[in-house]
Amino acid sequence: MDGKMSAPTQLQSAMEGLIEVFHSYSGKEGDKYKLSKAELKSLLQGELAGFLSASNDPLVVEKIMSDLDENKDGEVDFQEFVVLVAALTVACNEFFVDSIKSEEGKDGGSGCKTK
Ligand SMILES: [Ca+2]
Ligand SMILES: [Ca+2]
Repeated sequence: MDGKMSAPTQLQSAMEGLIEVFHSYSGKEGDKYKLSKAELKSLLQGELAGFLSASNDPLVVEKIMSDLDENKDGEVDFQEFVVLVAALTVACNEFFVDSIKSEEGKDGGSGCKTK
Protein backbone atom coordinates (compact mmCIF):
# COMPACT_ATOMS: atom_id res chain seq x y z
CA MET A 1 0.00 0.00 0.00
CA ASP A 2 1.62 3.22 -1.08
CA GLY A 3 -1.54 5.26 -0.68
CA LYS A 4 -1.21 6.73 -4.14
CA MET A 5 -4.29 7.21 -6.24
CA SER A 6 -3.12 5.74 -9.47
CA ALA A 7 -5.29 5.09 -12.46
CA PRO A 8 -6.73 1.62 -12.37
CA THR A 9 -5.09 -0.88 -14.63
CA GLN A 10 -7.04 -2.59 -17.34
CA LEU A 11 -7.50 -5.65 -15.17
CA GLN A 12 -8.61 -3.60 -12.18
CA SER A 13 -11.16 -1.83 -14.36
CA ALA A 14 -12.40 -5.16 -15.63
CA MET A 15 -12.76 -6.43 -12.08
CA GLU A 16 -14.60 -3.30 -11.01
CA GLY A 17 -16.84 -3.62 -14.03
CA LEU A 18 -17.65 -7.16 -13.07
CA ILE A 19 -18.58 -6.11 -9.54
CA GLU A 20 -20.68 -3.20 -10.80
CA VAL A 21 -22.53 -5.36 -13.28
CA PHE A 22 -23.25 -7.96 -10.64
CA HIS A 23 -24.62 -5.43 -8.15
CA SER A 24 -26.63 -3.54 -10.74
CA TYR A 25 -28.62 -6.73 -11.28
CA SER A 26 -28.45 -8.28 -7.82
CA GLY A 27 -29.96 -5.19 -6.16
CA LYS A 28 -33.25 -5.35 -8.05
CA GLU A 29 -35.16 -7.66 -5.72
CA GLY A 30 -34.82 -9.75 -2.58
CA ASP A 31 -31.27 -10.05 -1.28
CA LYS A 32 -29.28 -7.11 -2.61
CA TYR A 33 -26.09 -9.13 -2.72
CA LYS A 34 -27.40 -12.17 -4.52
CA LEU A 35 -28.97 -12.84 -7.87
CA SER A 36 -32.38 -14.48 -7.85
CA LYS A 37 -33.24 -16.56 -10.88
CA ALA A 38 -35.05 -13.59 -12.44
CA GLU A 39 -32.07 -11.34 -11.80
CA LEU A 40 -29.67 -13.91 -13.20
CA LYS A 41 -31.84 -14.18 -16.28
CA SER A 42 -31.89 -10.44 -16.86
CA LEU A 43 -28.14 -10.27 -16.32
CA LEU A 44 -27.60 -13.01 -18.87
CA GLN A 45 -29.98 -11.36 -21.31
CA GLY A 46 -28.55 -7.92 -20.74
CA GLU A 47 -24.87 -8.76 -20.63
CA LEU A 48 -24.44 -12.13 -22.26
CA ALA A 49 -27.18 -12.19 -24.88
CA GLY A 50 -24.86 -13.73 -27.45
CA PHE A 51 -24.08 -16.52 -25.09
CA LEU A 52 -27.76 -17.14 -24.36
CA SER A 53 -28.87 -17.05 -27.97
CA ALA A 54 -26.11 -19.48 -28.91
CA SER A 55 -28.06 -21.99 -26.91
CA ASN A 56 -31.52 -22.89 -28.15
CA ASP A 57 -32.32 -24.55 -24.87
CA PRO A 58 -35.25 -22.78 -23.19
CA LEU A 59 -34.08 -24.18 -19.88
CA VAL A 60 -30.60 -22.74 -20.21
CA VAL A 61 -31.14 -20.21 -17.41
CA GLU A 62 -32.38 -22.98 -15.11
CA LYS A 63 -29.36 -25.07 -15.95
CA ILE A 64 -26.91 -22.24 -15.42
CA MET A 65 -28.64 -21.42 -12.16
CA SER A 66 -28.43 -24.96 -10.81
CA ASP A 67 -24.84 -25.30 -11.99
CA LEU A 68 -23.83 -22.08 -10.29
CA ASP A 69 -25.79 -22.42 -7.10
CA GLU A 70 -23.09 -24.25 -5.19
CA ASN A 71 -24.70 -23.89 -1.77
CA LYS A 72 -28.25 -24.54 -3.06
CA ASP A 73 -29.87 -21.49 -1.54
CA GLY A 74 -31.71 -20.73 -4.77
CA GLU A 75 -29.67 -17.60 -5.45
CA VAL A 76 -26.34 -16.84 -7.06
CA ASP A 77 -23.96 -14.83 -4.94
CA PHE A 78 -20.91 -13.03 -6.27
CA GLN A 79 -18.59 -15.92 -5.57
CA GLU A 80 -20.84 -18.25 -7.51
CA PHE A 81 -21.20 -15.70 -10.29
CA VAL A 82 -17.46 -15.33 -10.84
CA VAL A 83 -17.28 -19.07 -11.47
CA LEU A 84 -19.52 -18.52 -14.50
CA VAL A 85 -17.51 -15.53 -15.63
CA ALA A 86 -14.26 -17.44 -15.22
CA ALA A 87 -15.59 -20.40 -17.19
CA LEU A 88 -16.86 -18.12 -19.96
CA THR A 89 -13.60 -16.20 -19.99
CA VAL A 90 -11.67 -19.43 -20.42
CA ALA A 91 -13.98 -20.39 -23.29
CA CYS A 92 -13.55 -16.95 -24.83
CA ASN A 93 -9.81 -17.19 -24.53
CA GLU A 94 -9.80 -20.49 -26.37
CA PHE A 95 -11.92 -18.90 -29.07
CA PHE A 96 -9.59 -15.92 -29.14
CA VAL A 97 -6.45 -18.06 -29.40
CA ASP A 98 -8.06 -20.23 -32.07
CA SER A 99 -9.02 -17.23 -34.13
CA ILE A 100 -5.49 -15.86 -33.93
CA LYS A 101 -4.06 -19.21 -34.92
CA SER A 102 -6.44 -19.78 -37.79
CA GLU A 103 -6.63 -16.27 -39.17
CA GLU A 104 -3.43 -14.72 -37.91
CA GLY A 105 -5.18 -11.67 -36.55
CA LYS A 106 -7.41 -11.07 -39.56
CA ASP A 107 -10.13 -9.38 -37.55
CA GLY A 108 -8.05 -8.89 -34.47
CA GLY A 109 -9.84 -11.73 -32.75
CA SER A 110 -12.42 -9.48 -31.21
CA GLY A 111 -13.17 -11.91 -28.46
CA CYS A 112 -16.21 -13.77 -27.33
CA LYS A 113 -18.56 -13.44 -30.24
CA THR A 114 -20.82 -16.36 -30.70
CA LYS A 115 -21.48 -17.41 -34.25
CA1 LIG B 1 -31.32 -9.87 -5.52
CA1 LIG C 1 -26.12 -19.83 -3.91
